Amino acid sequence: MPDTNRIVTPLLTIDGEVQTPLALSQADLQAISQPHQITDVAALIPSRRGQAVWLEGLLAQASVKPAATHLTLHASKDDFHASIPLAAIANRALVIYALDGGPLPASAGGPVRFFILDHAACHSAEIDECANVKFIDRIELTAGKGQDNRPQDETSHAALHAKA
Ligand SMILES: Nc1nc2c(c(=O)[nH]1)N[C@H]1C(S)=C(S)[C@@H](COP(=O)(O)O)O[C@H]1N2
Ligand SMILES: [Mo]
Repeated sequence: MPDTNRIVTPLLTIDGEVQTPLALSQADLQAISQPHQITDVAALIPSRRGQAVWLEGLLAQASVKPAATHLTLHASKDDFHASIPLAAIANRALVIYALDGGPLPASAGGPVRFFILDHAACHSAEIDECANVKFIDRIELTAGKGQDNRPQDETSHAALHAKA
């Protein structure tokens, strides 16, 4: 019997400065209209695999309020958070949510993983590789910069990577 409960359990909340807060299951992510879907991210990011949806598709569904300036990404699983300017990434970020039709494994940052195309190297800029938040369960639209505990220096960054 297929595990329908897993498929319909909300994985990702989108809230904050939006008209329509969302709580999306894997099936909901799958149901976002085709122009927003990416069948395999390998076509865009050769080292990654999985089914994804463009951030723009999610934000259109939530109806972002004009007050929102930042996208604040939350991973409660390991208490990791990043807040990045929305305008700079709106058309080049995606959310990976499935692999081969099943759940995206934790080893790939699943069940839901945020990814920015053409990110900068770790802590070289506001939009860096460290903002590719794994295990995201909440995307919060914020007016101004929100919660962000990305490592600020090479020592804490190396410590974080040693933990993973
Ligand atoms: N939830 C969570 N996301 C995270 C991190 C983390 O520790 N926790 N590390 C970040 C950092 S510092 C980097 S460089 C990238 C590395 O992603 P990769 O292991 O898929 O290459 O994930 C980012 N996303
Ligand atoms: Mo990083």
